[in-house]
Amino acid sequence: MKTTRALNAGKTEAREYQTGASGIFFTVKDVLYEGRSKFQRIEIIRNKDYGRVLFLDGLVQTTERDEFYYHEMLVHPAMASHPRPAQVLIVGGGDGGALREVLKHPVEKAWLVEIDGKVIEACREHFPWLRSTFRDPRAELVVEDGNVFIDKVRQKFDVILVDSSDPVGPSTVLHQEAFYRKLKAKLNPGGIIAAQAGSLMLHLDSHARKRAFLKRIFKRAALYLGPVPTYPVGMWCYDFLSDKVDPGRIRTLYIPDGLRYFNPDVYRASFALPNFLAERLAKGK
Ligand code: AG3
Repeated sequence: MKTTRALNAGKTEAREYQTGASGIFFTVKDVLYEGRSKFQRIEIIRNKDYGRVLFLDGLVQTTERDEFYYHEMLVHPAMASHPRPAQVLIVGGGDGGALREVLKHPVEKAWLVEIDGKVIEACREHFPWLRSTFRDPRAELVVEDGNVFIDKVRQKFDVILVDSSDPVGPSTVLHQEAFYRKLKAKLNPGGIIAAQAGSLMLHLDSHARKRAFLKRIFKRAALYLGPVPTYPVGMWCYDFLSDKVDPGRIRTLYIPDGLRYFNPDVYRASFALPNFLAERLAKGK
C-alpha cells in the first residue's frame, strides 16, 4: 500500500501538497506520533504556531490552533437547526473534535463510528483535551467502517454528521450516492445530515457531481462554506441535507454557550455561495 508522508527525511518539516505544485508546511518542534495502520499513515507533530497537527496520508486533518473553525461549522449548523437532536451519529471523526461539539448540546446519545482504531488511540494520547470527551457517558465509540455500520444499525438518528477525509482517496465511498441513500434511510422524521464536502477550489467537480445526486435524494440539499486556515485554499464546503428543514427559513437556532466561531449571523452568511461555485453547481456534472 502506498501512503504519503508529511514529514521530510530529516523530520524538520511536515507538509501537505495541496495541489501537487503548492501547499502548506509546518516546521517541526517535536514528532509526537508516527505510525501506520491498516488504512493509512498517521503522523502527529508539534508546531510553534499551530500546536499539535494531525496528518493522515500526508493530509492535514486537524490542528490544535484552528480545529474549532472546522468542527464548529461541521456540527452546529445542523445541530442548531434541529429542535431536539437526541440521537446523533458521527461517521469518521476519530480525533474526537466533532464529538466534543455535539456533546455541547443536550443530546441523549452520540455515536462515533470510526474505521481506524489507531487514529482514536493516537489522538486520545496526543490531543489530551479530548480525553474527557471520549469518556462522556453519552458517547458510544464504535470502531467500524461507517459504510458497513449504517447497513446494520437498527437505531435511527436525528442528526448525522459525516466527518470523512477528502472526496478523493480512501473516503471516496462516503461521498457517493449509495451511501447517502443509506444515511437517509436511518434518519428520523425531521432529521438533518451535515457532511464535510471538501475544498472550495480543489474539489469543484466533486461538488457538482454530488449536488446532482443529493438533489434527487433530499428535498433540501444546500452547500455552505466556512474558512479553515490549514485546509487547502483555506475555504471549506459542507453539505446540509434534509427533507424538512430549510436553512434559509429557520427562525430559532439552538446554540450552546461558549462557541468561538459559530453564531446566527455566521449561520446565515455561510449559505451564501460565490458566483463561480453557484455557476458550476447550476451547470451540473
Ligand atoms: N476531516 C476533513 C479533513 C479534510 C482535510 N483535507 C486536506 N487537508 N486535504 C477532518 C477530520 C477532523 N475531525
